[in-house]
Amino acid sequence: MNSKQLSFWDSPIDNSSENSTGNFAGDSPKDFMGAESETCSGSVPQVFDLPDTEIWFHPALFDAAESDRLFTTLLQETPWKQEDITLYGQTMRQPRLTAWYGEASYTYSGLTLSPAPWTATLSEIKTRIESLSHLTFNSVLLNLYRNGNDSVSWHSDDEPELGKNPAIASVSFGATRRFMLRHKSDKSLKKAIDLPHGSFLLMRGETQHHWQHQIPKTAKLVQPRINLTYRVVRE
Ligand SMILES: O=C(O)CCC(=O)C(=O)O
Repeated sequence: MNSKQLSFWDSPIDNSSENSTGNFAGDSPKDFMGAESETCSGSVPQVFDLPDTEIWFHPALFDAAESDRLFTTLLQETPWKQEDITLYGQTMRQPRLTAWYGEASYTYSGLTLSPAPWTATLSEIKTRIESLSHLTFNSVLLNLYRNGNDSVSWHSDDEPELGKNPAIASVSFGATRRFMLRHKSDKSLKKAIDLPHGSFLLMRGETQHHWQHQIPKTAKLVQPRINLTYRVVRE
């Protein structure tokens, strides 16, 4: 643990789970399943000591009542859309619904999103994570995973307008879904983190340069989940 981590959280960090489940053999989603995944409970922030990353995780930044309120409000007030994206020359519907808010446009996978103005709900969450992280964000991407068939495939948040070493601040409400990470060059380095209702995950430093992440589909019956990734987009 170093002083930077302590000042980031303004509270003690539990890094007892460091390296406990960090690296897995194999490549398929099932290698991330079951006992191998990181299950984090309680309200103690954690630091994951993975190579080439700076990742902080708070399993319960928002309490149950706040999380229920924010989930319901976001579900109802967001103009959710299923956009088309182009990957490897093929255009397809995104397997989830999205919305984009803030102060700048954002382009990924052939899709350009124009920002809607901040809402009170999104500003409330933004203020909370900014005061915790001592960072500021100017945009947020909202994802709605309607059921286990919705997903986001392997990618890095490394578009040029995010700049070098972007900070990506991710807040989740609703059903717990599994967030998987894999190293781009050392295929033996993988990690799975279950992201519960009210949790907060921050990736920064060289994480996007060296790692990819995904939310895979699941055959389990899962309720909807909303994820918000706050970012800084430079125009
Ligand atoms: O839903 C999540 O936790 C991840 C979302 C994500 O990877 C993204 O918006 O780039």
